[in-house]
Amino acid sequence: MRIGILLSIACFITIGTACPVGWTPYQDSCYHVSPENESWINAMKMCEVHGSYLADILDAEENRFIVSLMHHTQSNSFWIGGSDWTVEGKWVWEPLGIKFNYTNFADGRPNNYHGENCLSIRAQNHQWDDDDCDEKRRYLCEKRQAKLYF
Ligand SMILES: *[C@@H]1O[C@H](CO)[C@@H](O)[C@H](O)[C@H]1NC(C)=O
Ligand SMILES: *[C@@H]1O[C@H](CO)[C@@H](O)[C@H](O)[C@H]1NC(C)=O
Ligand SMILES: [Ca+2]
Ligand SMILES: [Ca+2]
Ligand SMILES: [Ca+2]
Repeated sequence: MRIGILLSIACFITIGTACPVGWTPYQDSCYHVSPENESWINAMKMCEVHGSYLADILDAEENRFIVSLMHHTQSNSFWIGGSDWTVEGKWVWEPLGIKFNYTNFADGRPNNYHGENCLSIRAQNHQWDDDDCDEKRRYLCEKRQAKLYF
């Protein structure tokens, strides 16, 4: 009887987690930190294969959460979903092309050094830089949490 109740509770908790194994919930999203390095475009494709997109960071709280995820790793710089590939200097969250509202660029960035069009975030100072899209970096995928009803 008691075991039955415990199993029910365990079951409830498992089903109640709306993010798949290996993804971390935050607000309405689930996040995954890639173990491997990829170019920005391959990172986006890999996220899409897994039903997600390169993370967009829409406010300071989400930026803080993402930094906390990165701090569990040894790496310094990660790809996120921003790009000014379409129009130089006009930054959007891909693939939907949503204009930036919140930004957290480091001082003097974006600087478009040698034509940088892809957005990375640094674990150390929590700030963003425009970066060479071909650079291979770890990356952060984000997807909406599945809505579960009981
Ligand atoms: C990813 O790149 C970083 C920096 O170049 C390197 O230190 C790290 O070992 C690479 N990780 C993998 C899994 O290849
Ligand atoms: C953009 O940011 C401002 C100030 O933080 C906020 O009031 C507004 O709701 C944001 N707009 C959108 C579309 O998120
Ligand atoms: Ca987001
Ligand atoms: Ca650029
Ligand atoms: Ca730059």
